[in-house]
Order: sequence, then C-alpha cells, then structure tokens
Amino acid sequence: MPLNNDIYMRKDNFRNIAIIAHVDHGKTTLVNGMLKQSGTFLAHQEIEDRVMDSMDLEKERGITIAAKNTAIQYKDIKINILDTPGHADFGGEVERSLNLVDGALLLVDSSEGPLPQTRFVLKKALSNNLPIILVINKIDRQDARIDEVLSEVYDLFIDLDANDTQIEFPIIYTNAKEGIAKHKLEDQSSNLTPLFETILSKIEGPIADDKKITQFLVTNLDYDSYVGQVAIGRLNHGKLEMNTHYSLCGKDTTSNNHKFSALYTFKGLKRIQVASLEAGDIIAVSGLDNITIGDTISANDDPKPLPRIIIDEPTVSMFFYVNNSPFAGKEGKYLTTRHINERLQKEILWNVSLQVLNTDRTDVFEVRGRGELQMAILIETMRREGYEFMVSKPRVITHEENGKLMEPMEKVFIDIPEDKVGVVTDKLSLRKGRMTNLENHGHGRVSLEFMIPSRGLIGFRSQFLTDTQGAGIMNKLFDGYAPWFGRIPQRNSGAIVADRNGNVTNYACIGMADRGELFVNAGTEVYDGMIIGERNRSEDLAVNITREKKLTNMRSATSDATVTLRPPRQLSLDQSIEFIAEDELLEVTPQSIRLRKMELDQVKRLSLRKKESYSSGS
Ligand SMILES: Nc1nc2c(ncn2[C@@H]2O[C@H](COP(=O)(O)OP(=O)(O)OP(=O)(O)O)[C@@H](O)[C@H]2O)c(=O)[nH]1
Ligand SMILES: [Mg+2]
Repeated sequence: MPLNNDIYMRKDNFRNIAIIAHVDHGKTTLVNGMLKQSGTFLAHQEIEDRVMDSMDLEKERGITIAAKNTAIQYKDIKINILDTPGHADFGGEVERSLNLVDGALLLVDSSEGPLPQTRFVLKKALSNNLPIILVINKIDRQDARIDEVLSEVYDLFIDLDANDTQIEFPIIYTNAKEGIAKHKLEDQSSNLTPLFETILSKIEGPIADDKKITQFLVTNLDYDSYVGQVAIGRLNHGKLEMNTHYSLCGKDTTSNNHKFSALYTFKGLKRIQVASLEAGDIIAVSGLDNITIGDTISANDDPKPLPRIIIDEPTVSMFFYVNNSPFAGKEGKYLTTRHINERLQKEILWNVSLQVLNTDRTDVFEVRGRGELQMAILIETMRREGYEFMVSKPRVITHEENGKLMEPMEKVFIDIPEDKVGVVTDKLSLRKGRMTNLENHGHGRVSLEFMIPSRGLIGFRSQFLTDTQGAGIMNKLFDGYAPWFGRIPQRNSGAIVADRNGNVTNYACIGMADRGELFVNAGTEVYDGMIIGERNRSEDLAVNITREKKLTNMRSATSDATVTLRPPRQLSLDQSIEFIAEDELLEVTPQSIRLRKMELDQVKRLSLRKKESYSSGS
C-alpha cells in the first residue's frame, strides 16, 4: 500500500540533488557547467568561475563555506541543485543539505581518489538512503588513475555497508572545467548531456503531495535588506499561498496566524517571487520573524511539524572576550558585551553546527564548532563587519563516560615525500599520534595514517607545512572519542613579549636578531604584554622593543644603514590562531590582529607560572 502511494505522489517535474565530495574535487565548478548549459543564463551573459562561491571569503580562499542552492531547467524538469562545501569543518552544511534532496552526485577526483571527506559525506548520504551517481571528475588530469580510483570507491561503499541497490551506482566521467560528461571514457562528448540524462533517469522526483497538510522544513536562512529574514527549504507536502494563515512550529512552541510577505521559487541564482508554491520544490519565504533552522511551517489548524534537523556535535571550542587590551576601542565599531553577544546569537540562527554558550563571566562567550577553519571564518567575517574582540586558543570538547574523561580523536591521512617520514612521524608521536598504516607507493611519496587525539592536531598544520616544505598533504577525519591522553606538548618555543608601551624601533629590532623571529615592523605601536615575536628557546622573554639608540657625538664604525633587518614574519589570522598558547589571546579588530599574553602584567605572569609549576609538580 505505501509503495503504490509513493509512486502516485512522486512529482516528476522536479529533481532535488546535492553535490558532495572531498574539498577541491570540483563541485562548484561542475555546478557552473550545469548552469551554463541549461540555458539559465542568456547567451551573452558571462558567468564568472565558480559563481556559487558568492561570499567574499569563499572567493578569496577558493573554497565553499556555506551550502547554497540553485535551480536549472532541463527539458521540462526543474533540477534543484545543492552545492555543498568539501572541507571537514563545514560538514554540518552537508548534513543539513542532505535533508532537502532525493539523490546525490558523489564527485571523486580522478587522481586523488576518495579522501577522508568523501567518506564522511558518502556515509551521511547512505544513511539518508539516497541513491548515488558517481562522478569521476578531472578526467583531463595527466596523473588520472581512473581504474584504481573506481575500485577504491567500490571498497569505500563496501566498507560503509552500502546495500545492493546503493552499490549499483551509475558512473559518469567528467571534465567539469570544460563542461563535458561521458558514460564511458572513450565516448565522444562535448557537453554535460550524459550527466543531465543520468540525473533524470536515476534520481526520482520528490515524494510530495499538494493536497496533504502543508509541511515546510526550514533548512537554511538568508537575510535580505528589503524583506528581512528569508527561510529556505523544501516544501515537503501541501501548498504555500499568499494571504493565507500558517503556523510556525518551533522547538518548544507553536504559534499561529502567520502570513508571508513574499513567496519565492529559485531560478539559476535568483529568487523569483510567486503567488503560490507547490510541494516537492525547494523554496523560500519571507515575512516571518524569529524563525530558526529546523522549524516547520505548517497548516494553521492541526499543524504537523517535521522532525528537527540533527547534525553531529561540535568538537572544538574557543572563548570570545570583549576586548580589554590597552588599545581597545580604537579601531572597531562594535565592541561591547551586547554587540558581541547579539552578533554571535545571529550567527547561530543560520550556522547550525555552531553553538554559543554563556560563561561565568559576562564579557566572555564560549563558541563551539567543528574546527579551527570554521572558527577562523567566523572571526574574519566579524572583523570585516567592524567587530573588535579577543579569542583564546581553540580547545577540544571533552565529556565523561562512566566516570572517565573522554576526548575527540581524529584519523589523519598524510601524503609526503619519502625523506620527510622521520620528521613528521616524530612530531606526531610527540603529540600522541599512533601510526596505523604506512604505504610506500614506490615513486618517492609515502602515505601514512595516524590515530591521534584532536588536541594533538591543534596548531599542527603550519608546523607540518614547514617540515615538509609545502610538499605534504594532510587530511583528517573525526573518529569518535577515547580516554584522555594526558598532557600533550604544544608550542615548544616561548614568546617575545613587549615590556612597555611605545613604538617599535629599528635599533631594538636589530638587537633581537639572535633571539628569535619578530612579528612586528619598526614603527608599530605596541603595549606592555603584547607578543611581538617567537623566541628560539622555550621560555617567554620580555624585552624593551621601543629602545632608542643613545645619541653620542662619535660616529660609530658600522653605520645603521649597513645593518639589514630581516623582514618580520607576518602571521595570518589562521596562523595566529595556531600560534597562541593557552595563556595567550588574539586581539582582533577590523585593522589589526595582535597577539598578547592573557595576563599583561609581567610580575603577575611570573607568579602565576610559579604557582602552576608547583601544582603540576614539574
Ligand atoms: N583539471 C581540472 N580541474 C578542475 C576540474 N574541475 C574543477 N577543477 C579545478 O579544481 C579546483 C577546485 O574546484 P572547485 O569547483 O572549487 O572545487 P569544490 O569541490 O567546489 O571545492 P570546495 O567547495 O572547497 O570543497 C579549481 O581550481 C577548479 O578549476 C576538471 O575537471 N579538471
Ligand atoms: Mg565548492
């Protein structure tokens, strides 16, 4: 009975699909090709590369951060496509997107093959029972190894316990950059038609009934300066119409008599305003305030909320402080407790994988998320909006199981030149990593696999890039919890710290040459307790970096002009987050990123250290 009903209710005029893959395997590029070839844009319209990566930070970093939907018309069928991010920190976006679709394109790079995030996204798609189309992309690569990659994908499906129907996935070969798809490698093709046809034949239209009670699960939120909050999601059943009342089913309460100010369907990258919406489509509505992701909009009488969206828990946490540095308030527009709290609360309205918690201090908030990159994106976004604040070193989120402290674990996959195995293995074992696999492919590169507490990986990436001279590839995958591993040494160098307020002088910088590496230029204004460099030894070093040369009436033999100063190391936001230690903070303003000791007073810092070393017995 239900089966027949399903067939009856399928809407054949729609297809809802998600594109999922490991980072950089070409999802956004493929969506561009599909947009171009579906005639969504007029012939003379130029489409920029990866047009779906519309946020500034997405363009700058060349990665997708937020999942976004677009719609194309192919023949008489509307295909809603969700482009998802491939970086592990944004996995929450993928989980959420899979709620909207009836199938997924799993993209795999023809040379890299399935990587950790391929596994993560495929696992989520399989557990949602979605049919998969495998797309082997970048077939133009010189180093493509398509047969091997294909068998690795089959292994992955088996490993993830895919059922028989799931494993009989169709395969399409693409060059997303050129907009070419093929059923077989040897086929001649000059467009994506084989991909479009496979989507239509292998992924069914949504099960949706216009006559049933309205159920619209809010899966994404957008903000439009004209209409305010816009809720996006799939209209599972029923209709939505203007001038009609609906209920909003929240987490704990349901409210009635809501009306919309506008209803939208998608076409290409645009929202098109319409008078009514039909079930099965991916749609947007405006005019309802205080919606959160996971809410259902349903009939005014007898509302039927859908299950709320569940996604994996966050694994790292950072504290956001109101800026109390000596330079506070000089550069930012928004800096009070209220500003920061409101901004963070706004963030979690749409960023479902983040959590914001109050702490015992009113000027400090705890932000929890999936990783350091996700945090860095939030921090960078806020500073560009004019916010000024401080953040602490990221920490992993632990919990107790049967009275035991448990911490998150990660599987790390590393691909490095043979001669770097020693140094990388040493560094990872110091951080409590345990090697679980080693494969020498015989052409100078080696693949290693480690199990390591997530804590051990915080701040590891830049070290890894330095050690492998940029030739290393590292991927990681969250892998459950294990009992606490004890102390893990983090940064083993000390900080060079300014011991008074003032401006950095050339003269003082020259004197620092053999002490370590500076982060500041001559002329930079610094304060007592600000970190100005990395020391080449383990303890912190407080220095007077504002020292002027004593004036003498004798000319020195070596004139200043002959001494060349090494240029300072400019730390990016991401590098600064990696650099800071537990007792340090990052001060972030629209113009500057400064590193500082949490306790600015040198005497107090010393006595704190003494107390700590007594209590830890070291
Ligand atoms: N040679 C070649 N390069 C491709 C192809 N498809 C994509 N690329 C390149 O691969 C890089 C990554 O492409 P994106 O489309 O941003 O990848 P993505 O999967 O959307 O990445 P994330 O969203 O960050 O996970 C870009 O430099 C593309 O130009 C292809 O078929 N062949
Ligand atoms: Mg992308």
